[in-house]
Amino acid sequence: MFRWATIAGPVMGVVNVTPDSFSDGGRFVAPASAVAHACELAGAGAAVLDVGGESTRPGAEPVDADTEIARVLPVISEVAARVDVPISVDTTKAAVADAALRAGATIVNDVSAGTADPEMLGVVAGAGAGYVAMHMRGEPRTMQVDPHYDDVVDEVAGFLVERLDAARAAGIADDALMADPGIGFGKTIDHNLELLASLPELIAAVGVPVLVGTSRKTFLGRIVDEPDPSARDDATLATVVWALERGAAMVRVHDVRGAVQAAAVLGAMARASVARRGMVETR
Ligand code: PMM
Repeated sequence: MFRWATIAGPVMGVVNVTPDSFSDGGRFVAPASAVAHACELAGAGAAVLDVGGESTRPGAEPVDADTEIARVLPVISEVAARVDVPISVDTTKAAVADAALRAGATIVNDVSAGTADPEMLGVVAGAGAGYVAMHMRGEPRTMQVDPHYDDVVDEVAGFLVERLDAARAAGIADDALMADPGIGFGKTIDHNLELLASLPELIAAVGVPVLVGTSRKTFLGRIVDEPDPSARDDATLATVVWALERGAAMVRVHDVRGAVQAAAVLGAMARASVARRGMVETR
């Protein structure tokens, strides 16, 4: 049975096996280069490797389950054989999740939180796998068309609470669950910033560990005026530090090395600050 408490660190590394992902589009579509990339991320300290075969970038066209399975399966089985880092499969399809879990993945990262495929939660429960439920408004093809919320934090938290309950009702263990506000999925820049600003409130509301995925996303490009996603890792790192400082359990990033180093330094400073407080209090 998978439990998040057994995961060794706070950094999930992105392994996209898609020809059209916005952030590293097509670079790792050949299985051998995706496997090599995943092993590199493991070496850089990724605690989870997130393998995806369908692009979720705004406007992306869906792919069928067979295509997705053909992309991710060889990568998952080879990575599972080579490194000892848990693998998540980034998919909304139960058939893909099922195949990936049989091939060595132990976590399903579902950007639809079980709303895209009625079989998904049952497959995850049956395998005793970990599950990430993410908030998305609409679907990738249309999600950035004028998104509107009355209160984005309340609405995202409410959706996640409801989907986590559905996951529990399907038999997924509480300590196998993680929630994700879905930065960039049907949200404006202001929505994304408001969600990041309200992380402690969101974490308290959902009651399970929270994953945050800001890596290389468009809202960062707008803030720093950088059209090239692969040149947004420094901007990403600011959000990584922000999210970990405000209680996120995990960040999903392309630049694993940077995030692992930032997390290590944050940890050292947190320990020093606890020690200092103890010293001052016993004076
Ligand atoms: N973002 C992307 C894909 N999958 N999964 C989770 N849980 N959270 C995210 O923020 C998220 C995701 C899109 O970006 P990519 O092209 O970098 O994979």
